[in-house]
Amino acid sequence: MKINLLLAASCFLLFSGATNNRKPSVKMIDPVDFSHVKITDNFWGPRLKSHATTTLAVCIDQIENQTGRIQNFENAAKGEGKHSGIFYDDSDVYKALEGIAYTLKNNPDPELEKKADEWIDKFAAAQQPDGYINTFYTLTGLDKRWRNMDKHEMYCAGHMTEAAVAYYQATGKHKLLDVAIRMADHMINIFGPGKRDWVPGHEEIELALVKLYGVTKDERYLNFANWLLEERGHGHGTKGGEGDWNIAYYQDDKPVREMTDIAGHAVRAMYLYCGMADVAALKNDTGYISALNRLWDDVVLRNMYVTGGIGSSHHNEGFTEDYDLPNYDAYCETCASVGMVYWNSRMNQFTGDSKYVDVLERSMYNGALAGISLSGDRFFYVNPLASKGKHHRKAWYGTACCPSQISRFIPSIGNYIYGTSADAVWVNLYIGNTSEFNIGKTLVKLQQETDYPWNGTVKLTVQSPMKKEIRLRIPGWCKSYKITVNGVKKSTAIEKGYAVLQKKWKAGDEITLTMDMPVEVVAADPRVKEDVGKRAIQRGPLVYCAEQADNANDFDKLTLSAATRFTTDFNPSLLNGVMTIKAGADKEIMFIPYYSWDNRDAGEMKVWMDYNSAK
Ligand code: FUB
Ligand code: ZN
Repeated sequence: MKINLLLAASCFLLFSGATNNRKPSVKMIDPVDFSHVKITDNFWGPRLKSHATTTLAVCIDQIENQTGRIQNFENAAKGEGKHSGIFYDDSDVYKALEGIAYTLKNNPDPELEKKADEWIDKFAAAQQPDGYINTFYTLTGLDKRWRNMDKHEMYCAGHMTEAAVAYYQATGKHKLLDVAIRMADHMINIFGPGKRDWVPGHEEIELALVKLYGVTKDERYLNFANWLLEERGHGHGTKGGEGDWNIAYYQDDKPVREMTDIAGHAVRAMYLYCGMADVAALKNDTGYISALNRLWDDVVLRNMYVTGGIGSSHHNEGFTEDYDLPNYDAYCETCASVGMVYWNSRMNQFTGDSKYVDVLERSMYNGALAGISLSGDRFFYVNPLASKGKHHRKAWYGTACCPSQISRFIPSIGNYIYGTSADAVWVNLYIGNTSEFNIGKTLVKLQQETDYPWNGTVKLTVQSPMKKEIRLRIPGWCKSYKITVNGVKKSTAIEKGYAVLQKKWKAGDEITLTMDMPVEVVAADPRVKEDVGKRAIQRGPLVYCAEQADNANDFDKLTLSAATRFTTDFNPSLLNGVMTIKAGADKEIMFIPYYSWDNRDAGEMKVWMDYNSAK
């Protein structure tokens, strides 16, 4: 049964590949890689362009000129000079390179590729003869390496590995892949069963090693990822290293398969869960999947904001108590929202349950998308749900994980639109595109046309004959919809949130999905103290907010009630084109999509509005 997310919202009252061919897989869906998907719509299309023209240029300039991140590699190659910045700064260079690789895959650009090759030459030169690569330790004392488990050596190696795989897949060039392999072999020589224990303070290497396994098919990398996961929760972190070790903060308080509640640092938790899901999928580890299911409930039902953001506390960049979801002080790191997309996509692949894509979509269109300005050159690290007007995006950060995260996320959003299983194409997200991919020997060619998220009409044209089910996700926010095939209304079975369409498809067959997209008034779970007596506004996948720029007077007094009526109006010249919502309350309130806030003059903002239930 489909549960109504809108009465709920997050912690709200919701409720509502690579496969191992030795055993039947626990994974039922393979994602369709973004390289098979050409995005053509008016919402994401311009964002992809601005990413390629602006965001990447900002990242390159910051990395090369405004900070010493490339200089660190040059110094490390020479073995002289200082390290500048923070010990994990290499990771931003790798993440930016990963974003470049994804961009090159769909938009070849010789200049950009030359820049990437230049960087890669510098990385390779900075690699030590034994395979180790990390500019911080190379420049501050290699004798100190592999002593402090929180010094992000494996985190940086993981991001380098992800970039290496992405660049190899985009260009066929394997220089960086060779660097990644040498670093992985270096780690495997030192750590592992019968060798040294190690608990990476910041997860990331696990999912990266699975990607490395994906391209090399060398099982040592998969097994090492699995071993690293199993290292957690046995006290190795407190025994083995120097420095403070807070077992819950690092997700080292219990063995991963026994985990029940999310705790500690939010981004670390997301990367951990992705690594667990990846290993589970290849090793058919149902114990990991059970743990992930428990953790998912804990995250989504008790610890997630209506924006799909997670990790409310500035103190630990993570979690405190259940239902502790402050608005002004919300942390909601951009990386954590992107992590929710990564994790929920994997969860959906185990079960074919659309509830995971509902969360993915919530985090993507709200928590993550707010992380970048409409101009593509400024970034939020922290994403509060209310502001007194002092919180603004910046061109870069000392810790620049969020800009570099966004720069690898945006060009790869095509990853989340389709999935495949032996008998079906799964349509997860509604984004205009043309796509071509295979299910076994069957060619699948599809065209999606839509103005989503502004309206809920989607036209899907089959462009090549095929005999596969088409499974259309009916989003959790959607209460009423209609499906036609070649103009004829269809009533279909709904399985785990997907409408199942079966037919021998011909080229030119047209499916239309028309989803009603009314304005919804959302209440939080009453245990969220900050939202008692408040309501938020959502339309389709978008959470809305009121900004002072549109509601100049008496911002503190804006109030909704049961009598409030809403009207919508698409304004093409506001905020690059947005559907605005006006609430005809005592005093009219204008709402804009949350992702678009702080793109005009500084002012107050809020998502959760006072609500007068007496009226
Ligand atoms: O520690 C590396 C990154 O910096 C984390 O993922 C972010 O939360 C920030 O602390
Ligand atoms: Zn971040």
